[in-house]
Amino acid sequence: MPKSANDRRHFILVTVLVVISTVLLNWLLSAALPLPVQASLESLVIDELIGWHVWIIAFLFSLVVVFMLYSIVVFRRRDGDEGEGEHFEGNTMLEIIWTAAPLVLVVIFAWYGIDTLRRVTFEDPNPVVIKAVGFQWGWRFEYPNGVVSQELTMPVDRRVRMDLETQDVNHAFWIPEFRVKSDLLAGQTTHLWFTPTMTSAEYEAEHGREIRLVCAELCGRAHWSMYSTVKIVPEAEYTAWLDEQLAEQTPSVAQK
Ligand SMILES: [Cu+2]
Repeated sequence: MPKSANDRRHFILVTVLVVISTVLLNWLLSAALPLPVQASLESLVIDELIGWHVWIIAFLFSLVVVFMLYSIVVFRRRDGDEGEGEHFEGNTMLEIIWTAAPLVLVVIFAWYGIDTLRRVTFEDPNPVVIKAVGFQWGWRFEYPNGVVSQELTMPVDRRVRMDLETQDVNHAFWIPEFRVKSDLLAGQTTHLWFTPTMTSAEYEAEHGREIRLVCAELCGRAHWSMYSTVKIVPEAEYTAWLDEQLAEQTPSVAQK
């Protein structure tokens, strides 16, 4: 804690430098590591949480590094100075602050994280249910009306529940633009909830590439090739596509 006018000057200067460094570092991290486009409601919620984490990371890094560099430069040993330096005997107030502040911060972020999880995973009473089966190395999708397709098609602005199963080893279902991700575990059915907010046509027109589902679990030699195009369409178009697929698939089933 500053005792003299000179101490106060150092204290104010370091505070200003920490603030400047925090803002710069936050900007640098966000510019250097941009997140994918936000294409689901969950991406907004999760990016907000990531954004606060980056602020805290930038602040804590600045707090440590600015204090350290300032001390090294400003309080360095000068030519001809052979003194021992002043002796300090601890500071109870500082110790209380640096114990309590991280504790409060951790509790706040734990609560914030749990609340984010609740906002992302809540169950909708009337979801669109699609089953995704992962295998080495591809995906298959099963729809409620019995249609089985290599293509993942879903309606925009509806809450979707993916039921995830694997035919062999563990995989992971990940659409980066949605942020949420879930493992496919052998012998189990896992669930993943999301609400697409953008049609794939809008996305492609804006960004010049398709939305892809990728496997995010190293699952063997051709893991890299385990991706699938995602089609997000207006709900009427989704229903029409399901009917059309059903009509196409029914005769082939009857022939068997
Ligand atoms: Cu895989």
